Amino acid sequence: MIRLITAGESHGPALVAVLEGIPAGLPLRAEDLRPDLIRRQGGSITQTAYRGASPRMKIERDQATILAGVMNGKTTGAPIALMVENLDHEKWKGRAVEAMTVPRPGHADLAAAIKYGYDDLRTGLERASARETAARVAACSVCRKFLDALGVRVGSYVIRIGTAAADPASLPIEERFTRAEESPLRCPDPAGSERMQAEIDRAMKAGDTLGGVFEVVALGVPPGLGGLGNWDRRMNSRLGAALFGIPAIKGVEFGDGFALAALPGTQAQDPIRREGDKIVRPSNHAGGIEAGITNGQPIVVRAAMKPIATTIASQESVDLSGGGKTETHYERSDFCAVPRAAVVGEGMVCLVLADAVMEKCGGDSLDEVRNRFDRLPRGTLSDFHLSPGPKNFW
Ligand code: EPS
Repeated sequence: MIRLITAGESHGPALVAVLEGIPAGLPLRAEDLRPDLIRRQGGSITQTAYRGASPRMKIERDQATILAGVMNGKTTGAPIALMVENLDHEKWKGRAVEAMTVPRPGHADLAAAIKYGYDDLRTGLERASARETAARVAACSVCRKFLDALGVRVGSYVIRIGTAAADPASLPIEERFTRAEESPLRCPDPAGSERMQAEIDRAMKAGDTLGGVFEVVALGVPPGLGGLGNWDRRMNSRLGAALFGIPAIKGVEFGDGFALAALPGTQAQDPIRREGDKIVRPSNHAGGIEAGITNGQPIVVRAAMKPIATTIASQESVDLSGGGKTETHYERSDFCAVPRAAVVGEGMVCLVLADAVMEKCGGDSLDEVRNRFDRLPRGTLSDFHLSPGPKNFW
């Protein structure tokens, strides 16, 4: 229902995004997209770069220009086109750059050169670069505005960088969101954040890089989104694919995820309990999705990011112009990009949820969607239509 496509290279003039399927009547100005772009880039107006971020983040001032799909401050229902300029482009314009011939293990360099037959590895890395996520976050921020209008809230926080972990389980989810916004690394636990910062500093000193884990949570998601009819209708399949579409993401899990594999069935499920006229779930091991369908609980999804491929400390490689064994050369890059990836993760979750809401509620205007959304069953006893007694199904 909602489609997103982006174009643009890391050091080219600009990134562009086209977002199709947002209904008409959603108030939208370019300034509305700025907060998410700032959060992705560096955290806040006062913090322009997260600890361990590439110096590139001090050059860029990401903001989106709306090129199409919005008139008089509201979406028209037509595709929305956005542009985010690359300020670093100035430095590359008209300048001859030595060909890159030594691929970095873990980056796009080798695989892209084999696939596309490039004569310079730079051609592949330019599009593979996570710079592209700036355009995605701008477009996904439109989806967030749409979800906001329906009372759905999506946030994220970092729970691991390298071996330094934080466990925010004791904090209410809203507080995790608030604390993440105040933290230099989007970590809701200050002690955990300090450990993470120390770990990043150590890695930077060693010329190395670090990965980590972030968690995205969606609140106010109604039950009944997604479907079990086929594999690609399942919400975990859709959200998983979207999160795996972020560069360097190597693992995704929902709710208690991999830990559930070690539990007996009686401990791994979320009891179904009646409270007054409501059906409630006292726990959320499932992460808000059962059988590919949202169950009205918060959606909780975690993604693991591998360490950035570009390291100051050299790694074994081959010079593809001469065929000889050699070591990688350093190109400016991040030491750790996990806090930024968390904001991209939020965006991708917003995109998939907005799509699932449109699938469920349809509608060409925001009012039409909202009317249907507000009437969705939420799990009170009167929402069920079960009749006891035997039935001849076949
Ligand atoms: C990236 C390398 C770095 C990052 C970039 C992703 O860029 P540069 O090579 O210009 O230093 O800064 O991320 C961004 C520019 C961004 O906005 O997120 C890579 O190789 O993936």
